[in-house]
Amino acid sequence: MTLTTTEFKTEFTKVFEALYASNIKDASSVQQYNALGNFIKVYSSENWNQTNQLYLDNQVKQVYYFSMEFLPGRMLKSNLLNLGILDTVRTGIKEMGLDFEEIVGSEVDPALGNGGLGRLASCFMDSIASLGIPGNGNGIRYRYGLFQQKFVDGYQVELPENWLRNGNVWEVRKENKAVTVRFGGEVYLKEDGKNKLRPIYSNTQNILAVPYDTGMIGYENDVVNNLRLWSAEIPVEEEINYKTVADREVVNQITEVLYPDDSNYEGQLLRLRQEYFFTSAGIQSIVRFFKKQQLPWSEFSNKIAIHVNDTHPALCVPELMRILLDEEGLGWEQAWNITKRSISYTNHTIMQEAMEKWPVQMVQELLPRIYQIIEAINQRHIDKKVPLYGEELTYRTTIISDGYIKMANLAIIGSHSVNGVAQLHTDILKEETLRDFYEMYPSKFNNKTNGITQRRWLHLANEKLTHLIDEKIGKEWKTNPAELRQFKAYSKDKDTLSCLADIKLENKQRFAAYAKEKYAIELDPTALFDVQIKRLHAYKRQLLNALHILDRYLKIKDDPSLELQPRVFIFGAKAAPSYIYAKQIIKFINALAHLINNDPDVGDKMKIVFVENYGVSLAELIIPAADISEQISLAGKEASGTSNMKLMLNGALTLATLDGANIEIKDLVGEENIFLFGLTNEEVNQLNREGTYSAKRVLDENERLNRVLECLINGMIPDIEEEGRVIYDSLIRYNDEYYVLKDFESFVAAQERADKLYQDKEAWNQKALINIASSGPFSADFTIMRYADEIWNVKGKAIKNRSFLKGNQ
Ligand code: GP0
Repeated sequence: MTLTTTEFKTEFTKVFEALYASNIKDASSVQQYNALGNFIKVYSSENWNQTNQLYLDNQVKQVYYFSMEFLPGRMLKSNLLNLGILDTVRTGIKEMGLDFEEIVGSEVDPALGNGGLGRLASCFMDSIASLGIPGNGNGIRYRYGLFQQKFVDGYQVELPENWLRNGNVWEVRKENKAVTVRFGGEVYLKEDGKNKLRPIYSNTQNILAVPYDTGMIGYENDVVNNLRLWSAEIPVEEEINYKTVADREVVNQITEVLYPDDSNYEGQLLRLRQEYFFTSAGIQSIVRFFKKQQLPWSEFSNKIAIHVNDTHPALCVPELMRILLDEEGLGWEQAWNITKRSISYTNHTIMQEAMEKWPVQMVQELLPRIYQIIEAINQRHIDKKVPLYGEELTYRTTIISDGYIKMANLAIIGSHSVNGVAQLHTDILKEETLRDFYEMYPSKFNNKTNGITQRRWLHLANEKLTHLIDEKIGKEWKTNPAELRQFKAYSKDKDTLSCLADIKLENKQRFAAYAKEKYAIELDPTALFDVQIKRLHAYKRQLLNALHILDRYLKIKDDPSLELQPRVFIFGAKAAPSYIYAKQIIKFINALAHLINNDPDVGDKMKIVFVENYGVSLAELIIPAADISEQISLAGKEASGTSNMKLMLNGALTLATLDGANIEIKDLVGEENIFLFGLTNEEVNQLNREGTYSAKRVLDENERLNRVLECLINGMIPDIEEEGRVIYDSLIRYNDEYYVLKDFESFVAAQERADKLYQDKEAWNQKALINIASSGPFSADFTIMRYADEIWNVKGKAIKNRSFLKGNQ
């Protein structure tokens, strides 16, 4: 299919007129965007339909990626890119006298995820489609996304995110595919006359799950896969039972809002309802699809792979068991084999507070039949493993203990594969966090280092850099990102290096223009842009970054004539609304920014921009403008990180601890092309074991650090009396859980090395180029190939370069 500009203009005009019956020039940009979205939907509908048909006709194995969160970002441009009509459409729009970028900007960025985990799911959807792998997403259609963040006097304020206000062009409501999800009531098992026990339910609450489907368009390959998000509704025939507003609320609430907790577990009944709601709906629709093909049950796991993204969808295990046992009449052993062979699980964190567990009583009341099944799974596990591993080990691995149901244990026992998201993370899972399970099931464990889609994070976010790379090494890298390594050949080419520098400067100017318009802050685009963008969490140590800034500030105050490498410090971070300490750090950084940005002694030597409402679209603006990528979590705590990969791909140099995928970045670029600092994981473990760490002592031995910390409590920074004290106490009184003070010295030294290198523009640009050229292995295309090959056992029509499957993991 090729599309000419003229054809586009004609078709687009038709679509617009059919929608709005008016002149396109008078329309608002939202209306223009809506029409363009509709045009794309029509344009790609044949492929969507055909992809479905092809999968059905050939009875291919399909993946279902279950995730509580998807963070797709704006879809207009990425759909145009993947359809191969971005330039045609852009030209056409321009010829019609419309503003393409304004149209693009009027799309809301759906915030249906918290951060890394949700964005990873969306990068994966892009790669799955682009590799031609038969794959589907399964999640929740939240009416309200993650809260919008505003700063009022430097404090985070949360506003509702009504992303559906203007409708959503991409989705298709499929009420014909709705299913019923049952909650509560009582259940007992009854002999069905054929020697089988069947459950009899009474007093249940039945809720209708209605799917909204969105096409996931593959890159120039005619594939359109499906992302299915479920919405909760009252079944029409039960309307009569919902008499009060409060009654109806209970139902609507299920898919009303995304939980704003990131790696922070909140024990809420509603959360459990959400989890069961979308897993049950998803599993029901999978089984329905499977039955349509009239294959024997023994074929189920040859045709279906169910992936559980973190433990949020772990109820897939008992739900699939329930359907196979109760509705399809299979025996336990057969059902259990099918379940285990179909399901696989990714762990995303070792933070204890993020390990989901549900009170037994809650599950019993909300999901009585599911509880019975979990109990049976647990009992069989015990009966089988005690003779093999003894009581002690076995009882440490049970699903039910101390009155709780442990979701990770359920996911591990009920699946055939457990993976971590970077090598170090997987090693920690095997050796520490999940050691008992690793002893029981060594072959289940494997690593799948995260990845990112180069289409959104380079091609779309940094078009100029894309053109430069195309010009130098051709376009092969777009379908085989390993080819990016060819770019290394230009690391000594003066002309290429200066183009690279020009592009970076332009991207920085673009961000500076944003900062000026939005915050009235004047930035010097030739300054070094230092970027830390991720959720606000103590373990990610935004505080360490801020203390370094404070240290620099003191130096300037001591000697205003001091020559310092000018820097712009950029932060983007939301804090979970209930995470008070994280919010106090935000206030602290904002207060510091206010002080420094307005101090005439400082001038252009330093500016701080804390962007509000950080999300995918802002990431696309910030990442191409970054010189330094701050990846400074305490070693062992950040499972992988993914902003580290995006920043590297855009030519930022990483300043990092040896944590998560930073280690793999170091291995790829070499130690001379990254700034490393801080404790290693082993050193952290040793300090923890010894238990002799004293933050106070570090402070006493370091005059400079002492001065910095005093500023938290001596009134120098206005308006942080309370926050300053809390932060000070967290470091000194509560002995600095994340070793911020311990790593301070070495962090500052790394920053000084960075400053020094930045003086030598050519050397810096060379390293930036090497970073770009080394980032190919972090393409989600490769990550997904490995999932496809080693976990899901599915084939894609465009899996090239098989050497990458096993390589460097
Ligand atoms: C991990 F447990 N992550 C969680 C969670 O609840 N939310 C979340 O976003 C993140 C990790 O922190 C990560 O290291 C990782 O790369 C990402 O999941 C995807 O695996 C942050 O980037």
